Amino acid sequence: MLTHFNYLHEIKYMNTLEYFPGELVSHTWEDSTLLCRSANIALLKVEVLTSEIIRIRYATRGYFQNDFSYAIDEKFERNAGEVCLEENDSSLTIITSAVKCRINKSDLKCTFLDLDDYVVNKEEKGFHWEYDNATGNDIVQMTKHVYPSEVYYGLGDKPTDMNLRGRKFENWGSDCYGYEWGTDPLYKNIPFYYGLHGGIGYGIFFDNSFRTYFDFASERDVAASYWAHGGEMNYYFIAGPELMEVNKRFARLTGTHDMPAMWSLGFQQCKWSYYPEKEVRSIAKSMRDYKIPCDAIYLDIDYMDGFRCFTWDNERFPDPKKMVDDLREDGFQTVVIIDPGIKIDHEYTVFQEGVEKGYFLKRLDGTHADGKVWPGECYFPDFTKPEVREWWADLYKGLIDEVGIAGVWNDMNEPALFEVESKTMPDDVLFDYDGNTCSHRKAHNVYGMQMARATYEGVKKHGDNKRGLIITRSGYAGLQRYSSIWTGDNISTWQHVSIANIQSQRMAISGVSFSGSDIGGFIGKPTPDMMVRWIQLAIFHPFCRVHSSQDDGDQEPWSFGEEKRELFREAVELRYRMLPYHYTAFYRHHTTGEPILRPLVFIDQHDTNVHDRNHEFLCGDHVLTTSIHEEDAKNIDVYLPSGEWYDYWTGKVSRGSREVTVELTPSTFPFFIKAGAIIPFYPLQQYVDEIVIEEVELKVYYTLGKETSYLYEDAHNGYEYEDGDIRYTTMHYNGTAEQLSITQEVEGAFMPTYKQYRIKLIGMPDTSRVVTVDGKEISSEDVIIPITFIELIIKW
Ligand code: MIG
Repeated sequence: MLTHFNYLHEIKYMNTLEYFPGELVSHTWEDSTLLCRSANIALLKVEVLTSEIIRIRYATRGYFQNDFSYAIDEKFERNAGEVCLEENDSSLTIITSAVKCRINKSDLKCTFLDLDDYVVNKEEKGFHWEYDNATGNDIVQMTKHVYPSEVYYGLGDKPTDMNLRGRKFENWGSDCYGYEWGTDPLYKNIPFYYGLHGGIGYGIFFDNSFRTYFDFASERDVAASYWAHGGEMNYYFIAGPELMEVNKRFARLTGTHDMPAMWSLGFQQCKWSYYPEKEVRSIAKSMRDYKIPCDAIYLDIDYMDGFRCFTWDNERFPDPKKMVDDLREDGFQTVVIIDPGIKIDHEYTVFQEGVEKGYFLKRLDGTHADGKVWPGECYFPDFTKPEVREWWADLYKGLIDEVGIAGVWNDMNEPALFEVESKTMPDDVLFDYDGNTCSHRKAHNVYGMQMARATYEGVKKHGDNKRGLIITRSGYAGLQRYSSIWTGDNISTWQHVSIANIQSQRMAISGVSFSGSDIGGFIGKPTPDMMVRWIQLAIFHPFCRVHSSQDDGDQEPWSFGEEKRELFREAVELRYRMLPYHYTAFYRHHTTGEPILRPLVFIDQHDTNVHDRNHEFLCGDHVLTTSIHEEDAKNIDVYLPSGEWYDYWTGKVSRGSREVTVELTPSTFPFFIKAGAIIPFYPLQQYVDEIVIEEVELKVYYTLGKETSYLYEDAHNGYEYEDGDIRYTTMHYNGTAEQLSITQEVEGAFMPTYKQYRIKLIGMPDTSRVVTVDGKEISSEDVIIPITFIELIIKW
C-alpha cells in the first residue's frame, strides 16, 4: 500500500489504490484548532467547537476546500471552553472539559476518549481515499472500529430497524413511490448517526452533501465506514455519554424547528386531490358535521392551472380568496402544494421571469436543464442561489398575502423527474451552491432543503406575522430550520404502520421532530381497523395528516363505516385535548433541541433489552405508546422503560424495565403515562382556538418520589414568543407517604385566556384528605386552583 507520495499525479494514475495520510511532520495549535501536516499531501484539521463537539477535516490535495455548509445553523456559536494540547512521542492529545481527542503521529488516526480514558470511538482503517477517474473527485472514506456490543441509530427516514447495525445505507434523495421495508436510498439525506457501546453514546455527523454511504458492520463485522463520492472528509464527533445529550448537541449545531402555529399540530386532511371548490367545502363541512376536530385542508396539484406553480385553475376555483376566507371562518387553514418544476410556457410569467433573470438550472454546456414532471417539460430554479431564493420567496406573495394560504407543501424536490432512469437530473447540471459553484453530484442532496428554505422565507415574509407551515419531502441535515416533513408515498399495509412509527422516531432523533406519515397510507386503501390503528398512533406524531391518492377508494375519516368513524373521532379528540402537552413538548424541542419522539434506547440506554426495540416510544417526557400491526389485535406486548407507568385507560400501574401485555379494545391502544407526571388537557375543540379556554385540566399521576413537568403557552401564532411573550411553567411534583406537593415556577409574563387549573388526581391513596393552596385550605372534592398558584399540598 502506498502511503508516501508527494505529487498529485501519483494519485491520478493509480486510481485503483487506496491512499492514507502519511506520518505527522509538523503541526500548529491555535484558537482551539490543531492543523497537522503529514508526510504526503494529506492534512488533518481538528477544531474544538464546544467541549463536546469536535470537528475533523482531512484534505487530500494539500489544501482545504472553501468552508461552507448548508447544515450548520448560522446561530451556532463556537465556544471551546477550557482546552489544551498535550504531546508525547507517539501522539498529540486535545483535552476539553468533556472529551479527549488523541491523534497518532504515525498515521494521523484519531481516537475519542472520555475523561476517564474510556475509548468511545476509534478508527480501524481510518481515513483513506481513492481517486475516481470518472469524475475527477476523490472518494473520501472513514473506517471506524466496531465494538462487539455496539449499536447504531439515526440516518433520517430509513425504513428499517431502529438499530442500524449489520446494514449498509446510501444517501441520495430519491422519489420512492410505494417504498417498502429496506428501500434505500429514500427521500431524505441526513448523514448523522449515533453509536452506543458500554453504555456510552456518541454521534457522528458527516457533513458532506455528495452521495454518501454508511456501513454499520455489514461488510465487515469489525468496521463501520462512511464515505462520499466527492467533497471532503468533514465530520463532527459529538460526545454524550447520553444519547439525548448527543441529540441536543446535534440540534445546537444544525438548529431546531421554529414554534409551529398551534393549528399545525391539529389534525389535517389531505388527498390527491380535493377539487373543485365544492368538494373542498364539502369535506370541511363533513368534518364539522361528524365532529371530527380538524385544522387544515390541503390542495394537491390539481388546484393549479395546468400544474403551473403559483396559478389557479379558475374553473375549479373561481374565487380562491373567498373559499380560503370562508374555510378560515370555519376554523380551517388551507395548505397548497408547490413543486419545483416550472412549466416551459412562454406565456407564463414565472417561466418568463426565470428565463430572463437566469434563475433556472443550466447544464455545463449552457443549455437549460429540463425534465418532465406534472406540467410536462419544465425548467427548475436553482434554489442554491440566494437571489433565486429571494425571487421564489416573493412568488408566494399572491398565495399567502393575497389569497390567505396558511401553509405550503413542497413536493418532488429530490429533485424528481419522470421518464429518466436516474429519476433525477444528470450530473453535469451546475448549481451556485451559494457561491461555491458545483455540479448536481454535490447539490442534489441539498436541493429540497434549499427549496423549503426559500418557501419558508416567502411564507414568513408575506404571512403578516403569522407562523406558516412548510412541509417538504426531501431535505438535508438542518432542514428543520425551515420545514416539517412527511414520509412520502407509503402504502396501506400493516407493515407500513410499523414503518411510519419507526420513521417518525428516526426523523426525530435525526433533528427533524416535526414529522409524520400519510395516515392510512398513500397507495391503496387501509382496512377499517388499520385506519383506526394508524390514527391512534399518529395522534402522537407531531405532524398528523391523512393523505392518500384515493385510487382505491375514499380515505376520509367517515369512509370506513360509522363505528370506525367514531373511533377515529375519539382518537383525534384525544389529540386535541392533549394539544397543550404536544405544544409544550414542541417548545422544549425548539429551545433545548431534545427530540419530541424518543425511542426507548434514548430513555434507558443502559438497558440492553431496549437496544433493538423498534416500536415503543416516548412522545415528550411522559407519554409512552406503540403501534399495532395486525388486524383485530386483542393484545400486544409492550416494553416499559424504568420507573412506574400508568395505563391511561385503566389507571393500573406497572413497573417498568420489562414487558407487559396490554389488552386491546377497538377504542383503546397502548397509552402509558409516567407516574409523577402532570399532563395538561384542554377542553375539547373542533379546531385550535375555537373557544376561549377558561380552564385547563391537569391530570396528576401519583407516585412516591419526584418528577418535573412543564406547560408552555403563548399566543398560539405570531412571532411575539421570540421576544419572550410566553408563559413557561415548570411544575415540581413531590410525593411522599403522607402528602403530595406541587410547586411551580413561571417564566414570562404572557397570560393565557384561562385563569385556573382543575386538578384530577389519579392513583391517590384512597383516604380523606386536606388540600391547601398557597397555605389556604380548599375543598378536596373539586380541586380548582389559580394558574398563579405557588404551592399545592394534599395530605392524607
Ligand atoms: O408524482 O402531487 O409524494 O404526496 O400527492 C406524484 C401528487 C406527486 C407525490 C407526493 C404525494 C402527492 C403527489 N406527488
